Amino acid sequence: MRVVWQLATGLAALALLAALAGCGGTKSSNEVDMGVAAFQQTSVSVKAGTAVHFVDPPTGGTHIICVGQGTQCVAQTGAPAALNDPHGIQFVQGDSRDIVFPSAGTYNVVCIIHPGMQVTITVTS
Ligand SMILES: [Cu+2]
Repeated sequence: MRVVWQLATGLAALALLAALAGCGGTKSSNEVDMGVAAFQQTSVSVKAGTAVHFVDPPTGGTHIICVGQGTQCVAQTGAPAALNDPHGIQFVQGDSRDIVFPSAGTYNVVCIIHPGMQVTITVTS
């Protein structure tokens, strides 16, 4: 009986962990969240070839993001094509998008609507 009980509690603990990991209880380290006028992270690090998950939650705002400086899109060699678009990518509340960073480097992602809205993506090989 004791073994069965331990097995049952063990499975329950595993199920709880899986639920926490999968359902937003904890944010994954490759996630960038947008508030009304600011990224909620200042820096994120990922391996080359993996995606950064950009999330504009229902409580967020309208954003146009790209690789750049200040409120200017400035294309950078090695950056994702989507973020090198001179017009940027628009997000509205509730949008999310996975953007793969193919090449090692350091990329400043800015919002051209909101001065100072910036996150540094460090991509390691
Ligand atoms: Cu913005």
